[in-house]
This record gives sequence, C-alpha cells and structure tokens, in this order.
Amino acid sequence: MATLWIYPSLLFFLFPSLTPSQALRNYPENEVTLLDTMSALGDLGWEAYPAEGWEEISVMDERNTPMRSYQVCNVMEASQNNWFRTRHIAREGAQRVYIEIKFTLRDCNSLPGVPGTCKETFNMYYYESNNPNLWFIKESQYIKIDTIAADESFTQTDVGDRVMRLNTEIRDINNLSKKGFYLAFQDVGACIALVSLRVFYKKCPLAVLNLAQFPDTVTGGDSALVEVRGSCVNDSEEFEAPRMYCSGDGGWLVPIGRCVCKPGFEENKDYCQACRPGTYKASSMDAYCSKCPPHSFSHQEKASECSCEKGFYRADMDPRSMACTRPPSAPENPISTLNDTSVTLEWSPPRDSGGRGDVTYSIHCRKCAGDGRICSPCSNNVHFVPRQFGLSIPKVLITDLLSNTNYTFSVEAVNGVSDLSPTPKQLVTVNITTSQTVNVILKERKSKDSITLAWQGPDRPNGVIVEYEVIYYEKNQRDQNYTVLKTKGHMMTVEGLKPGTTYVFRVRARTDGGYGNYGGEIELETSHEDMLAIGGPNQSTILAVSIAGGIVLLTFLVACFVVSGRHCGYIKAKQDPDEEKMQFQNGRVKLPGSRTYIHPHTYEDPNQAVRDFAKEIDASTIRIERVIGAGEFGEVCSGRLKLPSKREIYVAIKSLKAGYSEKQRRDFLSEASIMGQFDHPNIIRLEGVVTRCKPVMIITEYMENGSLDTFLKKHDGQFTVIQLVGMMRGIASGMKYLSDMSYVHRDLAARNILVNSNLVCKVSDFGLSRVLEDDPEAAYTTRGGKIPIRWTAPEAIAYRKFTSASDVWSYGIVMWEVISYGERPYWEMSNQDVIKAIDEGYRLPAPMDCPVVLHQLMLDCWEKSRSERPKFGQIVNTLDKLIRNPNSLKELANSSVWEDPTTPEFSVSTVDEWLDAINMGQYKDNFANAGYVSLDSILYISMCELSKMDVTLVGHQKKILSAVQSLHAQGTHVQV
Ligand code: ACK
Repeated sequence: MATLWIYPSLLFFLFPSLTPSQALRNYPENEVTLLDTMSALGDLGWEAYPAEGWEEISVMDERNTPMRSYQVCNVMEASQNNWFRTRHIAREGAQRVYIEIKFTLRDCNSLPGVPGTCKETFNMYYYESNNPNLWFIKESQYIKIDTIAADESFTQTDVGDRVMRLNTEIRDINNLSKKGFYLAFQDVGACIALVSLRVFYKKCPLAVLNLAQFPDTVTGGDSALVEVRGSCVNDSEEFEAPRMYCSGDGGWLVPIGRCVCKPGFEENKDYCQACRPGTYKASSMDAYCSKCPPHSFSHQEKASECSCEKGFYRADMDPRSMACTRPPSAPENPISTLNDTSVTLEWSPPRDSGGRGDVTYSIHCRKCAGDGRICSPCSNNVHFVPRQFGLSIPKVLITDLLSNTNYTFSVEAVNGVSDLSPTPKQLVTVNITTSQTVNVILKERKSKDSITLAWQGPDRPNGVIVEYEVIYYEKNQRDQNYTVLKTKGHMMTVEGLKPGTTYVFRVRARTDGGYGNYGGEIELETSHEDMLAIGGPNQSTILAVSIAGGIVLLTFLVACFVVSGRHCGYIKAKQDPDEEKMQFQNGRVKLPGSRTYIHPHTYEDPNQAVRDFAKEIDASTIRIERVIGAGEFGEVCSGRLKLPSKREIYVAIKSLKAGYSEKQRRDFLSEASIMGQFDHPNIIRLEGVVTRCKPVMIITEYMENGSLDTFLKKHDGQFTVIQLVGMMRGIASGMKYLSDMSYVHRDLAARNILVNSNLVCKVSDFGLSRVLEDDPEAAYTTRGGKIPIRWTAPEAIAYRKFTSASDVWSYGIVMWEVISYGERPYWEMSNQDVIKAIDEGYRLPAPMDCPVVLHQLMLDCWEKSRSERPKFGQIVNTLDKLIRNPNSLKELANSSVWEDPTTPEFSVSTVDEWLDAINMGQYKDNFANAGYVSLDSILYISMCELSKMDVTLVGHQKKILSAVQSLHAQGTHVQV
C-alpha cells in the first residue's frame, strides 16, 4: 500500500481531519448507495496508470479509521495524462446514478516555481458494460461526464493557516441500461486529492398514504415520473385504486385514490384497527366505529353490525345505525259502527309503536256460527275500504257482509319487524252481528177485510231462507193482540181484518242460522165497508215503504240538496275559467257524484261560506296547551277538543290576532271554508271554527310531526325508501282528491305538508292569501304577483297558468324534497338562475340514493308541456305498484348534477362559494383549517378526511361527496 507523498507538507491538508459524522455516513432515506470509499475497508483496488500518476493512499480519520483515497500532484512536469478507474459498479436496476466526489485541489499560483502547465481541473468519465471484469478500457471508449473544477482551491497561506478547502461535486449519468459501469478520472497536471467517492441512485422510499402501501421504487431515468400502484394495508379495501407517482428526485407525488377500512375496522393513522366491543362499523364508507344503537350490542371486536337485544329486531331495509325495534303493542279502544251489512271500525294507535314510524294495520275477519265458537275465515266477497292489509290510518269500512251473521274482526298493528318476531301478534278484537232485514215491500193490495203484501228477501242472507214470518196487529193494539203468520213465499194475503182499520205489518226471514231482524213497520188501512177501496181490490200500488227504502230516498234527497241546494245562494264557480275549458277540451268528464270545490269568493257574503262549510265550535270545548308556531294571522297552538259525546282529540288551533281588519278576518276564515269542503285522509281535516267569540280560531286535526320539510331535515337518512314512497303516495292521493274536485293548490311544497305520528302526510295550507303573503318562498315575478319560483311550473311563472298540471310539477319537486330529506331545491341558485336553467332544459338531478324509477317519475312531472305530465291518479297508481314491488326501487340513479349536457355550469370558483352552493356553508372553517383552499384540492377528499375535519354527520358527508362527484362530472381536473 503506497503511502508516499511527494509533498508531505501538503498531505495533511489534502486530508484534513474528518469529523465522525462525515466518517459514519447517514444517507438520506431516498438514496441507495452503490459505492462509498468512506466505508471501504482495505484497498479499493482500482486501476491507475501510468504508475507515476494517481496513487492510492491510506489516511486515518479522527477515530483512527483508515480511509482510502487517490491523489496526484505532478504539477512540475508538462503533458500529464494520468488515469484511474474504479472497479465495475453494478447499477442495481437504476437508470440514473449520481456520483458525489469530495476532493481538495491546490491553487497553481500558490505553488512556488510550478510551470504554466499546472492545471486546476480534472475530468470524470464512465464506461457502461455488462462485463464486471474488464481489464482494459481504451481512453476513447469512455464517455465524458464532466470536467470538474474546484469551487474552493487552497493556497500556501491556507496551508499555513491550516484552513480546509474541501469541494463536493455531484454529477449524474442517465439512461443506463447495461449491468453496470466503470468510472474513470483523468488528471492533466493538477494537484488533487480525491477524498471520497460515493455512487448512489435515488428511490422513493416505502410509504403508506391513504391506507395504501407504496413499495420502495427506483426513480425513472430522464426525470420521468414512475406511476406506482399501492396496495391496501391489512383490513382495508380499495375505495378507488390507490396510485402515486415517484419523481426523479425520490419524492412521492400526486396521491390518487385511497383505501378504506373494511367493515368492523376504523382508520388509525396508517392502519386499520378493529372496532372495540360495544361499537361497530357497518360500511367501509363509514369513517369510524360507532357506538351500538339502542337495544343492540356487540360483544366481540371487529363488529360490522350490532346484534339486537332479545325481543328486538332489525328489518332488512333498516340502516344498521338504526336502533333495534320491536313489534307494536295492540291497537286500542276499538269502536264499531254497524250499518246493516257494513261496519266501520276505528281504533287508537298502539301505545307502543315498537320504536318505529311504519306502523300499519291489518284486519282479520272471521265469520262465526252458533254461539260464536265455530268460526271460519270470511269469504272473498267481503270488501275492505280502503284495504284490508297495510292500512296506514286507524279506520276501515267493511262492506258486503252477510246479514244476521256474527263476525269477529281482529285488528292487528304491524310494523317493519313484526314478521321477525316469534311472539304472537298483538290484536284487538271486535265482535259484531249484522242485521238481516226483509227490507223492501213491493205491493199491497187492499179490500175491506184483507190486505195483500209482497216483499223481497234480504240482500245477502246468511243461508238459504227457510220461511218468512209476518206479524201484524191493529195500530196501537200491539200489546193486546197480534198475529204471526208464516209462509215460504214472498207474498201473503192477510184476511179477516176489520174494515176501515189501520194495521201495522212487519216481516222477517228465517234461515238455518235463525231469524233475522224485522223490517220496518208498515201501516196499512183496510177499505171502509161503504166505499171502494183506494185503487180497487186488484190495483197494485208500488210503494217504497221499507225503512231501507226510506233511507235510500232520504240519502238521495240529502244528496240532491247538497248538489243542487248550493246553487241557491251563490253561483258555483271554479278557480280558473281556463281550467274548465281545458278540462272540456281534454275530454275530461267529471265523474257523476264527484264534487267540485267552491271558491269562497263566489259567495256574496263570505261569512255564509264559513257557515256552510265549517262547523261552529263552542270555545269552552277547546283547551289550548302550547304555542307550536306562528302563522300569517297569529299564533298556532296545540290543544285538545272535547265535543259532546265524542272522544277528546288533539287539535291544532290557529288564531287571528287582535286588531285585524275585516279583510284579514275574511282571508283568515277563507282557509276554513276551503278546508271544510274536503274530506280525505291525506288532506288536513277541519274540526271547525270559533267565530262567535274572540279570538277567532280555526281548529284542525293535530299533526304530531309538524311540517314535512322540518321533519325530514330532523330525521335525515332515517327512513326506508318504502317509508318515503309511502309519504309520497299519501301526498299524491290527497292531491288526486283535490284535483278531482278541480281545486288547484298553487303552493304545493314540503313546507305545506303536515305529518302525523303515523307518518301520514296531509296536504295543508289552503288560505286564499297564502301564495301572496304567507309563503316566505314566494317571490315577485316580472308580471306581478308572488310565486314560489322553485316549486312552480314554468307556464305558471310565465303567464300564471295555474292548473292541476302545474300542481303536478310542484309535486315532482316535493318528491325530490322527500328523497333528499328536505334539501332546498336548486340549492342556493338564485330564482332568476332557476328560471333560466329550467328554460334551458335543466332538471334537478336524482338525490343521493334515489331509486331510478322515482327520479323518472319526477322528470315526468317536470315535462315542459303540461299535457305530458302524469295526472295525480296515475302518480298514485305508479307509487302503489312500487310499494307492492319494492324490488323495483333497488336500482339507484347515478347521482350527477347535470341531467342535460347543455346545462350551465355552477359558477363557483372558491371552496367557500362551492360550500354555499351545496348548502354546506357551515363547514367553511373546517375546510379552510384542514388546508382545502382551492376547488382542485377537494376533488379527492374522502369520507375519512371529512370525519377528521369534524364533518361527522353521515348525511352531510354523503352530500359533500356527492357534490364532489358532480365537480368531477363538470370536468374539473387536478393540476399536477
Ligand atoms: O313545522 P311546524 O312544527 O308545523 O311549524 C309550523 C307551525 O305550526 C306554523 O304553521 C305547525 N302546524 C300548523 N298546522 C299544524 C297542525 N295541524 N298540526 C301540527 N302542527 C301544525 C307547523
């Protein structure tokens, strides 16, 4: 080993003391060292030629560790050409390698007496080869890397001052393709000491980001980015394929996609940890494990759902986050009202709904013989109105029963988990016996001592009629004497009567099941001896004398009065003469018997309209309990109403504030005179009005859950699709009723629908002034008049063409509000923008998780041409079909903001504007604090990140992510 040095005084300064940190190198984690002379033990064994040129020497560092180095200093002789080359350096797959050299170089001027041939640079070369054992490489084969000059050379003074001038230079060679290469250094007459040589390449070090692991990756040549696919860490799965780019300088760039923890696991920094007992995570899309909902538990780690406690259940469609529920208790307080062979059953809802809002009722009917012990299911001939199963209201009308028959009706309350419970159903039972009257007598033929009667048997006898029994007696003499006669036929002549005497007749039938009820009393008088019987003995007179006949007649008369009598005091009018014309043109004929709404303004005296349609209630029967809101005319309160001989009921009470004008009073009460004309389970029911004392009040049924929009916002994401469709169905049914009555609502919106405790939705808000004054959504149009733009059909906005078809448009918007849990239609777009967008063909996109069929129905309601929109009756039928076939609701619409490619884009350019536009403005600070300051930055935001930045409501997370998708759909790109 050569340790000679021709300028011994120089030697020390060519190898100044090295600090331990220089000797023990800590390489950056993104560099892989292929060669480092500082850590070489023993000879480097490099080739140096000619022999008097470069020299390998050993020096000691501070810790006495030998270091190998090369030096040359032939400055005194001209024409130097001294080379040394390294051994073969394998490149280990790297395409670009870096060479870091540390050297010292003597300033020629500081060397006394050196000739002008003294140099202050040297050259660096490489030669690529697959052969690791080349013993000779021609100079001309080398490729030059660079001529290296010292940034710092040192002088004699430095030597004297013992000042170190160590230079560090880094060069790289690119696009290597062979197994390795040799490095060579050429000296042409300088005084150099090569202190260290390090060869390395760069890699992107193993990294875990967004729960995806990216392996150590060698950087590409020519600064190219290397795309790397990440693999999800344990217990996670791909949400979007994770990718990153490894840059030329060993840094990771542009993370795309991510993994999410599987159900049962939650994210903790770079890994997924199991949910602890008592918590669960149902979906990989949820960020964190949540506490088990009420009445459920998880005893083990990693739970993806919590099991229900004993006696509690979860229906298939229930979200895992919902409390476990149980079947409802039995309905209560059944009341039956019998009318011949029909019965109306009413009952109170169960005291315990089981924790669910989807309680419905089913009626089981059994016909019982004898003493009621032998019962069998009722035949299919019995009819239930509106239906036998799945009743949403606690009332049913049962018709076409057999007469004189015992029936047992069991009313069962059912909810979404009733079928899952093995416990017997909770029923309330009602027993009734129908009557069997011989109810129509056709003829009487009279003489002075006989009367002939003929009758028809009961409509629906409970068996074969064995015989009829006729009972008669002299009027007012029943207690003393009466006669019973029997016959198998339908006619009987009773003889031996006194002339000129009034007799009372009654007839009843007997079947195998026993006697039915007597029909009504018929009074007939025999002829006087001295005069001809009326009509002569053979003359038949057709009489409608039975009670039933009388009832039919009475009903008919009442109907006539209702229909025709109302013409007397005022003119019957429709809301819009055009509407009537349109109905005619469309060939829409009103069904006989269907009523038409009468506008209170058609009354000369509006108070008469109130008297005609609203019942006056005695104020003493009302107990006001609390204020629940404010209406246009005064407070809205809840309370109770107890009318004589009726059950006490909860009511809503709207009052007219003091100091009102006559016009205000009229407008206030107009709502009652409109509402009072309606009678439908999906229209808010008017109980009556108080007008005779102050304050003037309108009393309606109480709707426990208030208005639909507030209710939905409060229960965001908590209902099953079927429940939502059920609500829509109710609203559509109420609207069908209104449109059948030719009533156009004009302000149909979720805020004007009320919801009761059974989730039954009812249309409300019928005041005359409501669209003008009451609705905060109503805005003035250019043609004057206030219109709730977002809910209103274009023709109604443009030229006030309000029809049932424009109500259908509004209904589509209500459907959208329902599915989106009370989201504001068109979010924060201005009214003007909404009008413009609709005109250009834009339609609201399907809300999150909206079944395709429902969005299609909405789009149908929003047909530009109003004649192409469905009628409410069709909407009800469509929804009924969907309810009967829930599978049809499974296919979800892909949520995208733009339904029509020609639609204008959101004009937002900042994250704040965007959050405002999607109605999530409350999270501006959260986004800013988390560093999301540009729209591009939010494009890859994930649910986990939202949770981390305290956007924890799942509904809000979904809404934001859906809006992010829409941003993608608009073609916003990440700027890399
Ligand atoms: O959303 P809400 O609770 O439901 O607040 C409004 C408020 O009164 C002003 O209109 C509520 N409200 C109106 N009518 C009724 C009713 N029949 N039953 C229950 N709440 C009602 C409405």
